[in-house]
Amino acid sequence: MNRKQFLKLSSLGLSALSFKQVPTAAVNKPIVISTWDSGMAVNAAAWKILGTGGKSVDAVEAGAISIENEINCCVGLGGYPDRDGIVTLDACIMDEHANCGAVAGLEQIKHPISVARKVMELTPHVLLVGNGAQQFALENGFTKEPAVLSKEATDAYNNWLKEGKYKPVINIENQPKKTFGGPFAPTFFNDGTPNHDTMGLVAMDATGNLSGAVTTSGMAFKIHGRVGDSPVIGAGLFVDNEVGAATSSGTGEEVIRICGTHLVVEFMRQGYSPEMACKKAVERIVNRDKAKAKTLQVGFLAMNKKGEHGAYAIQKGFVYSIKTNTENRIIAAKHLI
Ligand code: SD4
Repeated sequence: MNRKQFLKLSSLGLSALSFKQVPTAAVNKPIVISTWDSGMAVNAAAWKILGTGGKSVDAVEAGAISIENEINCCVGLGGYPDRDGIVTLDACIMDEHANCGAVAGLEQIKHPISVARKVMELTPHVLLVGNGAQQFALENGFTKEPAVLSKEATDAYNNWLKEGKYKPVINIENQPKKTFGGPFAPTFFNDGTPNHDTMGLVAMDATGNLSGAVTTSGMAFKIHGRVGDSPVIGAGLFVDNEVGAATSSGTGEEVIRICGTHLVVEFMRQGYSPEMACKKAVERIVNRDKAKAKTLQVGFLAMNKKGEHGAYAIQKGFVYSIKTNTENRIIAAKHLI
């Protein structure tokens, strides 16, 4: 094949592909989906904006703020500390124009998602970390608040210290569990460490525009300075307003390794449904090392431009919450192992 034929074929292929991908009118909008069952309350907060004709970017920020306000939760200042006993927070936000902002390793600021939004709106940058992120927050009207560990967080941390070995793991939900009260009650597994409550949410507003947000305290008892997938655009969150959006929860390192949410969106661009796109991304992780995958949990959650949504996880136990004009419920994700 000469270059001319190749170019002709490619352009035919591309136009056929783009024809297949051109989004039709969004169905059932507005719509918001969030990771975990705690997403129900997060969706309710986002719906106050979406349901009154507001913008998806405002809705996802409001949803994230609502869970950052909860003290008994693994998100925000009520989150679990790192191995030095310090709570460090990660968050990111992305809108329909591919504007995005993120913070990582942020200490003593109650609403990292709103700092991420300021990074997006006030700076030419995408990600600010550590002291610099805190300094930027303070310059922009946020105030310092100490993270006060709950009794449960203190006990879990002290238990973990006794063991004295550094082995951060994301819990897998298909183990016997116990929970404690509150709307955002973390679920305890294995050694009792709630470790999975990263909030990722994706919304489509009444005009059909997509945005997403993620907020988390990250992996419990991590090395101070460790950053997972959550604040990394393309890993913990990706939005392409032509195609769809995706978010993730679970072992961040595995998600970063495959640029997880970007991959999910690219699979949707190829025509896969949100659920199949999530499944193919999960397979990418599992197929590389099947034995290791048995010890991991990663879940992807996605929505396409038609308002179709779906999720997939490595292990049993990943769920997501959905809210539309006609639906308000929790959906269990399928799983590979
Ligand atoms: C991280 N992905 O820091 C996060 C943890 C998480 O639910 O999702 N927990 O790796």
